[in-house]
Amino acid sequence: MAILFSSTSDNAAAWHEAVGRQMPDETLRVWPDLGAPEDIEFAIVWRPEPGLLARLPNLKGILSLGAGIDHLTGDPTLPRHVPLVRLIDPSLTAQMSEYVVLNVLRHHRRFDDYRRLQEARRWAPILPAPDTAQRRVGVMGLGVLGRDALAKLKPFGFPLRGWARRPQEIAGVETFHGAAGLMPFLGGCDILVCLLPLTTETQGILNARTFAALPRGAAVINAARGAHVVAGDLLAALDSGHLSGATLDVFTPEPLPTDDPLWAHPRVTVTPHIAALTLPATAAALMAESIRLLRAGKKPHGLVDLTVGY
Ligand code: NDP
Ligand code: OXD
Repeated sequence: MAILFSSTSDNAAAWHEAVGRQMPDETLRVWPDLGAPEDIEFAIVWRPEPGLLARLPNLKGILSLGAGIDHLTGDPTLPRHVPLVRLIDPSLTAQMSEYVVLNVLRHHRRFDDYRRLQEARRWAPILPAPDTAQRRVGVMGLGVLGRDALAKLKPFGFPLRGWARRPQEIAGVETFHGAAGLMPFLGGCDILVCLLPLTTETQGILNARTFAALPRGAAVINAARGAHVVAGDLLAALDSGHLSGATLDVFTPEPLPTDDPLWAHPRVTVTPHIAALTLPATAAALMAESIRLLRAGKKPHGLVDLTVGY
């Protein structure tokens, strides 16, 4: 039996080495070198070719190379009876929180405005001095990533709030949930961070209506999925001055086409889906453990409930 590795962005050689170290007795096949489809017992994947997983009759587990699984659930042929495990890796979580803290502070300290002042060679402190106690930060999605980001923002003294699907309690964070809680939540977000999974319910959730619900001058950070944002609505909210800035790590499509207006917008920061990158060394060890548990008929950490969609 063998493990299949198929990714559109992860380094196959690095994964070959990491799997060899963590699972020395396993045979790794790197797509498109599939071999006999019936040999494949587990698949380690990121955006596999649609239909590929359905062709593997003896598949016992699908291991996502990322925390998100929307790159799999979009394939109507996904074998939904096969256990699907998403990546919950402390190194991924730590990177995401770094990205969130960095960009919350950048918006809070108005570094985009200071960049423009520098370009104009203007020495012009922006007053009044920034006060974290007056800057409310809200996180959409209170899962593994949202909770860690909030915990790491806490020492700075920002009033914190969060929104999830179900009621959540987090010390020091005002929480909201469900459709009824969305508008009250947004009304108190001077900086909004999106860390939601992409589902039919969350697609396009950052749109004209939700931007209008944010206080004037709010900034938006989206490190979740591009399809959460209606890009035209974002550009309109920035151009009208309702939003002061946006930091975007994810796009539809990726890579962001070179002629997309987001690239050149003076109030938008673009990063190429790097908020949290999967590291072969840590992720392969976690996947080895998931494979061991699946073979033993046990539930691995990160087993996805496909009926919920994330
Ligand atoms: P989790 O599954 O741990 O958390 C998801 C959170 O979103 C939960 O709090 C859940 O609510 C909430 N949620 C889901 N659906 C809704 C809804 N309809 N309304 C309100 N809240 C909702 O996910 P992670 O924190 O691990 O990851 C989040 C996402 O981040 C991933 O799906 C991925 O898309 C993205 N990501 C991006 C990366 C990047 O590099 N840019 C890297 C890694 C992840 P509840 O608690 O009630 O269930
Ligand atoms: C992920 C990602 O889902 O990198 O982990 O986007």
